[in-house]
Amino acid sequence: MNKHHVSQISEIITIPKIVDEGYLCFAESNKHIPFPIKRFYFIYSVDEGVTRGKHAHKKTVQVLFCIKGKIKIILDNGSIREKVVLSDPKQGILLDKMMWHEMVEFDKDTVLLVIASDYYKPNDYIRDYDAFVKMVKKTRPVSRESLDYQIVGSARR
Ligand code: T46
Repeated sequence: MNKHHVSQISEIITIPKIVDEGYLCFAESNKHIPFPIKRFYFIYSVDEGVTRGKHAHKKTVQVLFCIKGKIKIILDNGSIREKVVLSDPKQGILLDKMMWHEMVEFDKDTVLLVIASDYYKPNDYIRDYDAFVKMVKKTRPVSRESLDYQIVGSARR
């Protein structure tokens, strides 16, 4: 597994890129993607200024690839908040369970491909930020006042 640590609370996963007459990137379950893949989906044609996400998952783990355009992902583990830029199709951000995330600043024509460890289960979503922080606090102490907001990761083409 080829991983680059450019984030305090997550990591960039770099997948192979074949260069011939164009580019071809690929990823295999349990190899480049660190879990058995059960689902994928993609998000595109998002209007300027829209924020998507704003939730955490109780169990589902995902990897997000910006396969066209550019997007920023806000990650928040309840104690650290950071913003990661995704624009290189071969570099995905690992989105662990219990990681609050927001997708912001979609460039025009951006396509976000998401690889998921589980099927779609509405009960797996935590959509209330305060409830998320409370759940995280059960496992470790968190001070909301200490939330840190900065750009720490950049994966650019
Ligand atoms: C996530 C971020 C990165 C389905 O029916 N099946 C699916 O597999 C998915 C992903 C969504 N949906 C339905 C549920 C909603 O009625 O599609 C609608 C939009 O979903 P949502 O508002 O959750 O979309 P985002 O962009 O806020 O979040 C999505 C994923 O849902 C979420 O798991 O981590 O992308």
